[in-house]
Amino acid sequence: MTTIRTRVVVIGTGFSGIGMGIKLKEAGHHDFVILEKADDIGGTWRDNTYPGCACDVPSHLYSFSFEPNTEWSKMWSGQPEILAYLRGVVDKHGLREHIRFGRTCAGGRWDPENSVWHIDTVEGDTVVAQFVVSGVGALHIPNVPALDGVETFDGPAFHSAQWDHSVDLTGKRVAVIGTGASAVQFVPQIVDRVAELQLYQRTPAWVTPRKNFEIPSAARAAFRRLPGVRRLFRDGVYLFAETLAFGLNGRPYLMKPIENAAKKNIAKSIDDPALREKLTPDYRIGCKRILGSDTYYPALNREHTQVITDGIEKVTPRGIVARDGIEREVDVIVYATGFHVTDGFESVNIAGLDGTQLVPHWQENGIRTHLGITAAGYPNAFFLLGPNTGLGHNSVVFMIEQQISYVIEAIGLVDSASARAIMVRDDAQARFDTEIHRKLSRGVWSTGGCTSWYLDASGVNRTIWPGGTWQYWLRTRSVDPADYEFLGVRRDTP
Ligand code: N01
Repeated sequence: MTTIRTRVVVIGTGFSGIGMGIKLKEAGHHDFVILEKADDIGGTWRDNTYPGCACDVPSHLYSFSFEPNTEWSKMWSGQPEILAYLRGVVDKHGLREHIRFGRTCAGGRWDPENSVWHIDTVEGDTVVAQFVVSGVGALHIPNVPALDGVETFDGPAFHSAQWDHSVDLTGKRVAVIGTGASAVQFVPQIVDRVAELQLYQRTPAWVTPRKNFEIPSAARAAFRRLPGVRRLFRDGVYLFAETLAFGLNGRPYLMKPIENAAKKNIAKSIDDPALREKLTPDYRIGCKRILGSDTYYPALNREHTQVITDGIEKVTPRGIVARDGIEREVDVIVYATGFHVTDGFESVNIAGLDGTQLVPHWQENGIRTHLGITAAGYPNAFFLLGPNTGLGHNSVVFMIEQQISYVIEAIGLVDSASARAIMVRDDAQARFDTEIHRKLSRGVWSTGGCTSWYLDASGVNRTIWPGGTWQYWLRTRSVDPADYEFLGVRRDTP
């Protein structure tokens, strides 16, 4: 049980925490600690090791703009390559000495007398820091559904984000529950190995063709020699992705060509009309994350694959009973059932200025933030990839970078005001809330006819930024001091 005193405590070593550490150092803030619950860096790219795990955002875009990697092997690279990239970045910037591994943030409280945060870890340590920056992300607590009988199953069962590589699927009867981004990636990877594949689908996903390709060595050489060419390539990919934002945010007709491409993908890949019907979504494209794969539908076409859409009644020691009443025996169950999104914030459940705990406060009154980064009542606390700043169409690394530079500027403002703390004003937060609700009412997530993890229990999108990333850039390119109050200002300073 130790007390660690530092100026800034960052939570997590995914893209957010790593980027934050680098930019703190660059800004001359060397007194910081990064808490990491695991024994390695990487966040989601450390945890998700399922076969075929890859990023569905092009790699040149899904990487730090200030740490380009000219050597990405593919347009959409796999998890091992992304994790290797992150490890390389951490080592290059000497971040390991700042990271405390095996420390799980358990929440904390603001000490108004000393204007510091006390952040506790599950392991029993406390970090005392002036600033806290959350980089925990939304997708790190696996959701295994509470199905009737789930604990009675006799064979191996695991979640896609906790893939059990000791289980050999060769020749096994395997049930996969869930058909989201993870399942679409690993189902084609395991289909050849297994004796039988039962895919339990609750809602079909829209799946567009994905022509992944190796980046030719000549292109990589050009990227190495001519940084401008690489930048141009990255910018081109960015602009292409950004055009989707217009369709998702209230101009559905712009999404029609993509929906048609996805429909053609089903028609061309699936032979059986009954299966085609099962796989065709009845909601607008973009309402759930749009998936890309050339191998998913062919895997479902195979004779030893069944797509079961009757809903799951219960799990038994030998298999799964669907609502059709049939017990289908299986040897292994894989839950590709996503994450507990709102619970993700539990790990930064901090008590603010008047002792109010953030998570219950958000649960009771709805999530309110300013720009997804700061919250009224919580001085010197910042969220990276916080509420309403995730994306369905572009790279979240872009959002993270904007937020990091906003946080660095906010810390600088505290120093230049000779203050101890900065806290967003209620009226600024309320204005942002009104603005975001107006935008949300137009977005496909609210109007597209589906439910998804983007929405909270009351059906409000608390996850996705309802606009273009360039609009977010405009909103966050500088901190407006008028939106904030400064606490603990030293009056003796000239
Ligand atoms: O999880 P999901 P995921 N009974 O929530 C179903 C990111 N990601 O791990 O749609 C039966 O998308 C559920 O059904 P329904 C990405 O942001 C990124 O695949 O709710 N089924 C759905 O089909 C993504 O969005 C990459 O009706 C149940 C599935 O399980 C996020 O992670 C790659 C059920 C869950 O799909 C999550 O993706 C992979 C139940 N009780 C993931 N409960 C990149 O490439 C849930 N389902 C960057």
